[in-house]
Amino acid sequence: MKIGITCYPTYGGSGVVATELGLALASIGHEVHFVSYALPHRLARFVENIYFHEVEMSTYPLFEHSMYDLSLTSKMLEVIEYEELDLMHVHYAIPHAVSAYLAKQVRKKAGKKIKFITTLHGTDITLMGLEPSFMPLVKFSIEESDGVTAVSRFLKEKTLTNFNIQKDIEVIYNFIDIEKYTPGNGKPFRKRLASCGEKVIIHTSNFRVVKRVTDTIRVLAKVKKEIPTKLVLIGDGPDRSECERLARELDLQKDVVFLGKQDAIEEILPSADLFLMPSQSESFGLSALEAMACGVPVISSSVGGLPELVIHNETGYIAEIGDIDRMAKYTIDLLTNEKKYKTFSKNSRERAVKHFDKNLIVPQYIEYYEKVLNS
Ligand code: GMT
Repeated sequence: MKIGITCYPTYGGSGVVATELGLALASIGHEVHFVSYALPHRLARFVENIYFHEVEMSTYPLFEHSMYDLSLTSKMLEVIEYEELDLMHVHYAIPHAVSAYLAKQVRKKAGKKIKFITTLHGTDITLMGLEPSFMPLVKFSIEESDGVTAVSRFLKEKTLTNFNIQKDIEVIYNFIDIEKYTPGNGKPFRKRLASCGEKVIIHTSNFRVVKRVTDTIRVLAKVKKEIPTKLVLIGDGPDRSECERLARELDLQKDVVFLGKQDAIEEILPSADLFLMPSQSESFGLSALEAMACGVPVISSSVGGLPELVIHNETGYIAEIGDIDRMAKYTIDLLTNEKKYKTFSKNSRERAVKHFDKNLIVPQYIEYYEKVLNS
């Protein structure tokens, strides 16, 4: 098959999923053409069967604002035509599904065909897509997609109810490379992160408000009273300054380690004891899955698709949004009970392998592609 993939290329779960999917498809002989404004960061080296087409933004004094959606549509049309694509697969509805729809209509007018599939990832449905000005367009582009997938049952239900849509939406969970993300041998960075043998809690995100990163610091403040613990925060974004301020206010500046953006998270995760995800909104929680695959139990909030990933009292614990006391209690419980900890760690890895291995999920996408193409 020849597949075009459009995604947000920089940091963010939807771009990671799209890129890993493209890589997996290419590795089994499909031709994959990425169409985006920048090279997805996991495609930095040459890979057979992968091609990249950069969307160039036209500038003209009259155009005060960039017209990415239209430039993207034009580039899609060019790639569909010259590379003879069978299918476009766009990740994140806004604006990608609208551009794909437009490209399809232009082709139709010329008596040619292209089908497109939209994968919904999260805030395209739960936040941005609900903005009154976007809502009709998001609904329309979902309804007009030849196929739609969602990364959790929660997101599928939200799409159907929020947008009052009657359409088949296929749930295809996010996936992980279980050979790249492994518990590994030992904890290589342990000494550097926690030189006095402290426990290590980790959190990775883009530090947006919805991630509630400050909760992780408040949890640490409580846990530290019982167990010597370090909190490692990976990533960057709007809330980072507030987190640094809070760490200073609570006199935790030596206990909260800000590592900033990191490319090889899989090398750091195995050195952690626990992963915290206190999000206010999370359609799936890819970074929690990365931790689980490394044998790191997760304590998360109960929002969105997280309960489809984290099994309460088996692979970790789930608490209400903002319930810092409970998250701290669960953390202490797990970090002081070696037998339970080992079981949770084993369960986490097993759950990742059994349900979210890329070798299980990628064939579901291929099957869905075939279904849409044959329909
Ligand atoms: O929806 C977003 O806010 C962005 C998106 C992204 O690109 O990181 O995140 C969503 O997609 C990820 C991959 O499918 C999911 O793991 C995240 O849970 C989801 N984020 C939210 O729902 C907030």
